Amino acid sequence: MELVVIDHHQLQVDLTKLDNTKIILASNLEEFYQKARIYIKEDYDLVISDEDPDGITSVIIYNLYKNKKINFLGNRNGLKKEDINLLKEKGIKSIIAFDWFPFNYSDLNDFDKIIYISPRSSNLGNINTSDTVYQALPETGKFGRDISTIGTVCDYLVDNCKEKINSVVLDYKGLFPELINLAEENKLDRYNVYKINNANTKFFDLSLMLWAPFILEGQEGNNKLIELITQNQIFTLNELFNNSNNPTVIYLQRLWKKLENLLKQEEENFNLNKRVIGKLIFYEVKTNKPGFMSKFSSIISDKYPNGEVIVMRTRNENKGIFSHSLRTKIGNYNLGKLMIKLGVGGGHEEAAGANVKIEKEEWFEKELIKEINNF
Ligand SMILES: [Mn+2]
Repeated sequence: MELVVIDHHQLQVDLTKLDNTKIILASNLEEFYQKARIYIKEDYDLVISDEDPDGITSVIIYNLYKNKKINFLGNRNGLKKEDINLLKEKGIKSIIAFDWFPFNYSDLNDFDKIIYISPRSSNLGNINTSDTVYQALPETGKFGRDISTIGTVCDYLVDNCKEKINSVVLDYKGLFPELINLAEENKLDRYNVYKINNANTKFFDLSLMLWAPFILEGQEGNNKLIELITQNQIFTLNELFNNSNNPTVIYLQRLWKKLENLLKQEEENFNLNKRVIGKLIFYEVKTNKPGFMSKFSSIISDKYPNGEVIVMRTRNENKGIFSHSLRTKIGNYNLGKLMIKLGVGGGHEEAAGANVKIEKEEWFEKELIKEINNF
């Protein structure tokens, strides 16, 4: 079985040690997109992606280019030997994977051949996957550009795709009046695209729209979104904020409203039940849906820009753990490294995750209080 991966994550596996793997290198971005194009243009028996908006928007753009029903699988756990064998039995011989972080947890030796395509392998910067797919398939036009822009914004990688973001803002001046000057001065960044003068922009809403199918309906939600897009015509960003007959737009609007309400209720509950200990703000999330806590903790942390650390958790009774989402606006703490040091998780400077056994939760909180409040 052959696997082609279009990605931009920091890898936890050393690909040079795998003799079934070819790493695609390029000396500049233009060459990188050209090389990616050769592989993206091929036909594959199965398309997989992460369930987050960058993964899903990549599939949408790919799908638009292919213009036919594709076999799609959202996957957050990786493909183990058994999964690969099962797919083989179903006649799957080739897979293309977009923005697929679970690549790291897959049994890579069980593939006959892997082609790994990431701008980071050639030190070309952290370009999100839906941008690579769009740049490799310029035929997808303004729809491809608009959709990949949502993927870029959701991945907080605006600074690496400024030209594209500027052109979207200037094409939709009515949607983004507060961003026009910033676009003209090339000053948009990962923060001000979401929020300016203390008010959310339409990019905030667009990011919720693309998160909503997965958060509210799980894998089924993303399957439905991909299917609706295959069956129906393209749409503009304006349509997403107005009455439309397009079934994809109607679906996204309905779920967006639902997600907004859920976030509002959760925030009311947060304000009532949060525990503040020094710089730390602890909270147990009521809504137990995949992806919800991660999105909610990011939204809340935007409201605490002075070095506070948001620590949210949900209880997973089956596994006997609390899952945590940690967020801060000041990277100095390096939350990801701290989670690795405590042996409970990992992540980035400002956003990290951790799984802690329920009986060790008290210890975890004490360690956080010690590390963060004495920083
Ligand atoms: Mn991504």
